[in-house]
Amino acid sequence: MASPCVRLSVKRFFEMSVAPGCLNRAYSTSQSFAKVLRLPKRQLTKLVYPLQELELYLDPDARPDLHLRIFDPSLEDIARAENFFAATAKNRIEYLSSAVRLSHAPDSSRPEVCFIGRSNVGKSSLIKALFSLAPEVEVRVSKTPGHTKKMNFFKVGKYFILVDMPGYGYRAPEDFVDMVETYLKERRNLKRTFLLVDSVVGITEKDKIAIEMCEEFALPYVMVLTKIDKSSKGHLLKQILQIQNFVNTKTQGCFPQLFPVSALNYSGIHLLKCFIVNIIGNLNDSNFR
Ligand SMILES: Nc1nc2c(ncn2[C@@H]2O[C@H](COP(=O)(O)OP(=O)(O)OP(=O)(O)O)[C@@H](O)[C@H]2O)c(=O)[nH]1
Ligand SMILES: [Mg+2]
Repeated sequence: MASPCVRLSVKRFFEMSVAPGCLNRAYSTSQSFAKVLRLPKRQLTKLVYPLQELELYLDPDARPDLHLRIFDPSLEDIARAENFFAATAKNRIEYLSSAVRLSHAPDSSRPEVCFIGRSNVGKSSLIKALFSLAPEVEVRVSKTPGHTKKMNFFKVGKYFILVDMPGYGYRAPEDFVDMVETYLKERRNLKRTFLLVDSVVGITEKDKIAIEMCEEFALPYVMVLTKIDKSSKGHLLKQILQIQNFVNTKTQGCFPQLFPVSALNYSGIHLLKCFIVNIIGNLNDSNFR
């Protein structure tokens, strides 16, 4: 549970009034998001709301039944959430520590979110993309699978902690099961688990084991589809429909919306930041349909 103090400060952030049409003046929008807001509409939609852009390619008759989008924040809310991820003297974003077992994890009552998935699926790259406004934070990425060997904890201001996990599957660390299962089962301040699936490959047998584990531990989790820049629109849409169907029919604890992202061109990254901020604050229900 987020502490009442964290919830209040996040809530205040979201309640700052914004006059319609005055987005850039009402409060400080980060420079990079101000640039995003100046993009032509089509490009902006592709970058900020990738599912909405993909829906345009669907048969119009099929669209109303699909409910691909449940979390649907405004650009104002996304811009506000962006500020949580911008490093400033008052909002320090930094690497905290690494751990190979839960007892070595930082002792914190701050809410935490973690990122799990196959080795090489793009966990560290996603965190690096989330931290693009804190470039001094080093998040190591590698094309060699099995690169991240420990659980790496990063502090985001005074609000919450992000955890980069080692991957499962090829070249996973030997103590992976002890380390990750115990963390997921016992970490008391864990608010949400983000399970990353490669959008090019789809859900693999190894991913199904991870999904079963999340279900068994009754974890609230969210499926993020990575590397969407690598697929054609057709292939991506096909994968999204298949995975959405899997989520709808085979899972209980999975949030019923997928989050497609690219750490390469930042598509979907701003929306994911806003989702994380909403989870931490546990508020602003108006962003959910
Ligand atoms: N094209 C593209 N490549 C990506 C993207 N995300 C990650 N990659 C590449 O995928 C490879 C693996 O990325 P990592 O972020 O290190 O993957 P990981 O899941 O942390 O891997 P482990 O630490 O080994 O478990 C790297 O070569 C990245 O550059 C993406 O969105 N698009
Ligand atoms: Mg990694």
